[in-house]
Amino acid sequence: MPALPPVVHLDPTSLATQLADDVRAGLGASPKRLAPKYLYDARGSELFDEITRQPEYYPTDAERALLAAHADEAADASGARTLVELGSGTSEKTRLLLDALTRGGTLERFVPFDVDPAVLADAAAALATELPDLEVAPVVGDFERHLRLLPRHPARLVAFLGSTLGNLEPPARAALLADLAATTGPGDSLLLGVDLVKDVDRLLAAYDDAAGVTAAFELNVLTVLDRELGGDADPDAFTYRARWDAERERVDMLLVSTVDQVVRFAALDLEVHFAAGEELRVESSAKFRRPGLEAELAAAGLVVQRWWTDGDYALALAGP
Ligand code: AVJ
Repeated sequence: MPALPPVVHLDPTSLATQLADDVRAGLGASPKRLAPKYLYDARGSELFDEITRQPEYYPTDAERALLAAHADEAADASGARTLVELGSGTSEKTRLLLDALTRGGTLERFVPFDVDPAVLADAAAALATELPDLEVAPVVGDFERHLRLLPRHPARLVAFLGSTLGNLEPPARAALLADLAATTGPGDSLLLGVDLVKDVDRLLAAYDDAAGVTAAFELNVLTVLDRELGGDADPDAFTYRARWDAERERVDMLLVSTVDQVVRFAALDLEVHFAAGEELRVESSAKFRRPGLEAELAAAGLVVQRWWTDGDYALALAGP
């Protein structure tokens, strides 16, 4: 059957307003920071895809291998009739879960949930053609704001993969897990993919690959700001640096101003001063340990039922 028309919780004007507010607040703060969601324009999504193919970037392959090995167990344990995937993108990894749930004989419906309507429409149409018996019911939304609006079908498995959870600061993570718990009833479950704390050199290599793809990906956010806010930021006047924050156990991704400069955003009537060497943090990627993640989930009322790992990366199946 053809994919259902998307349920839309997010309109483009609200995203633009949010960007304006975030730039005022984040570039006005000290140290300067910006939320990572703005990295993913069309070019950013392309570059991210390229990152996942860099030899240093192990999480994508690690997660795919764990899913290939354990999707059947996850499907059996969940008995899911509806699979929801948050931040689904084009995700080919979803196929491993869909196939396992199809083999398990329980699956009726797939709900891909993403901020990008175009990516969502393509993915939904492709899946609806490949799996004609599946109801594909896409939802356009921001997982930081619209989780409580997810359709309430029985026996849902909500997948949140790619260690995207690690992109959120701890308070935002707690809020997201609470929203997830609120939408997770008895018979529902949650499948989380998380990257684990490991050797710092490997972590830094993964976030500063030799080919410079990660650097290009992070610097591209300046092009996004210039386009969306009439800015005159020059990407050549910044360099990229990845740094391990040992206390918070996260990789910080920083743009470093190479000169003393003023960047203007005409649409905001805003001037932002950067001292030479000043940093703008455009992304952080938190790394997890099992006890810490279990504690965060427990605080939201969720319990880890299964834990699959290769030592570098983990899949956690959790429920209320
Ligand atoms: C998509 C957030 C999981 O943190 O590993 C990869 C994003 N940024 N390289 C990550 C990312 C730079 C990625 N997540």
